[in-house]
Amino acid sequence: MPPPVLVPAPTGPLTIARGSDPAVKLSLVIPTFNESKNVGTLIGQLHGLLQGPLEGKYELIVVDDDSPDRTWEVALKCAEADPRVRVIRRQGERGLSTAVIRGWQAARGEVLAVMDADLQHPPEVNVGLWAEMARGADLAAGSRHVEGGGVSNWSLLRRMLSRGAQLLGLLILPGVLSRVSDPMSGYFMVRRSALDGVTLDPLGYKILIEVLGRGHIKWVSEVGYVFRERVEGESKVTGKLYIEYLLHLLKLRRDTLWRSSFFRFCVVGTTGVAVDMGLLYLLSDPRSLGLGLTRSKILAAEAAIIWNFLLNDAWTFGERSAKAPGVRAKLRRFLGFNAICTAGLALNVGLLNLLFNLGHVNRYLANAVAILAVTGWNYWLNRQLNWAPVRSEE
Ligand SMILES: Nc1nc2c(ncn2[C@@H]2O[C@H](COP(=O)(O)OP(=O)(O)OP(=O)(O)O)[C@@H](O)[C@H]2O)c(=O)[nH]1
Ligand SMILES: [Mg+2]
Repeated sequence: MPPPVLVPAPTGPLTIARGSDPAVKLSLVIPTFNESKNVGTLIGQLHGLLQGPLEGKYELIVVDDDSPDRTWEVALKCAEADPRVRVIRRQGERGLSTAVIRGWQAARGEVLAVMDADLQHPPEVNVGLWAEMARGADLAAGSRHVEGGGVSNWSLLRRMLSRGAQLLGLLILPGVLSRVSDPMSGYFMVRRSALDGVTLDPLGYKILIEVLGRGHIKWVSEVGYVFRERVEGESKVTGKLYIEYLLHLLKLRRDTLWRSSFFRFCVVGTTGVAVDMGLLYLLSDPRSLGLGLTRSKILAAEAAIIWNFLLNDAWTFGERSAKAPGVRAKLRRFLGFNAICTAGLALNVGLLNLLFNLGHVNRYLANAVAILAVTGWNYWLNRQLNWAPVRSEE
C-alpha cells in the first residue's frame, strides 16, 4: 500500500458543498495546533468507539496548522495504519474556526462533526451525538450545561467569563444563542444538508454559533459531557479571543438581521404607520374626503392592523403560519392579533399618561418610551400566543 499523502487544504470561500459519498456517513474534523502528544491517543480511541455504530463508514480529518511540533506528521502515521484518517497541513491560513470549515470542505460524509484534539472532549460522547443524528436531528451538540454535563476543575473566574460571554451572546443574538444550553461548545455534529451551499464566515473560536446562525437547522439535540482537564500540550486561549467573540457576534447579527423575526416585526410595524397616516389623510383631511377625525382614525387604524397582520402572517412568522394552514387558523390568528394590538394601544396610552403626568417626562420622550415598550409587548405576546410554534417542532 502506498504511504498516505496529505490532503490539500481547500481554498476560496468557506462554502459547504452539496452532496456526499454514500460510503462515508460521518466526517469528524479534529483541528490541531501543537497536539502531537494527544492526537494519536485520540484517534486510537475514536476507531474503537465509531467502528460499531457506524459500521466503519466514517472518516477522521485532522486539520493541522503546520504545528511546530509536527502534529501533522503524527497524524499521517495514523493514516498509514488506517486510511479512514485523512490529514490536512494548512500553511497559508490560521485559526480554529476556519480550520474546522476547511476540514468540512474536504469531507465526504453526510454528517459533519468537530471535536478538540486535546482529550478534553471525552471521545465516547461521539456515540451519543451520533445516536441523536441517527434519530434525525439536524444538529447534535455536546453540552456542559445539561444532565451529565459539567466542567471538571474550572476556577470561579473562568466559569464567570464563560457564563458572561453566553449572556452577552443572548442579548445580541437571542434567536441563535437560546437554541442550545452551551453555545460555547466546540463538540458537535451537523447534517451537511443543513449547511448546503451556505458560506460561513466565522471569527475566533465559536464555530457552533456560526453554524447555528447561518445554517438551516430545525431539530437541535443536546448530549451532556464533562469538559476534562488538559493533560498534555498547551491551551491556545488568549484574551484576544474574547474580543474576536464579540466581533463575531456583531458580524453575525448584521448578516442575519433579516432573518430576525423581531426585526421583521418592526419593519412591518413601520410600514403599518405609513398605511395609518396615508388613510387618515385620505379619509379625514378637508382637502380629501373630510370625514370626522375619530371615525377616520378608527378605520385607518383597523386597515393598518389588517395590513400588519397579513405581512406578519406571511413573512415575519411565515414559517410558523405554514405549520397551521387553513382559513380558520388564519382567522383565529387575525382575531388574536387584533386583541393583542388593541390591548397594546390601551397600554400605550396608559404608559404615556403615567410617564408624562406622574413621571414629568418630556411628552415626546414619554411617547417614544411607550411606543418602544408596546412594540416589545406586541411582538412578544403575538409570538408566544398567536404564532406559537407547533409543539412537536420544539
Ligand atoms: N488547526 C488549528 N487548531 C487549533 C487552533 N487553535 C486551537 N486549535 C485546536 O482546537 C482545539 C481547542 O483548542 P484549545 O486551546 O484546547 O481551547 P480550549 O479547549 O477551549 O481551551 P483550554 O481548556 O484552555 O484547552 C485543540 O484541539 C487545539 O489544538 C488553530 O489556530 N488552528
Ligand atoms: Mg482545550
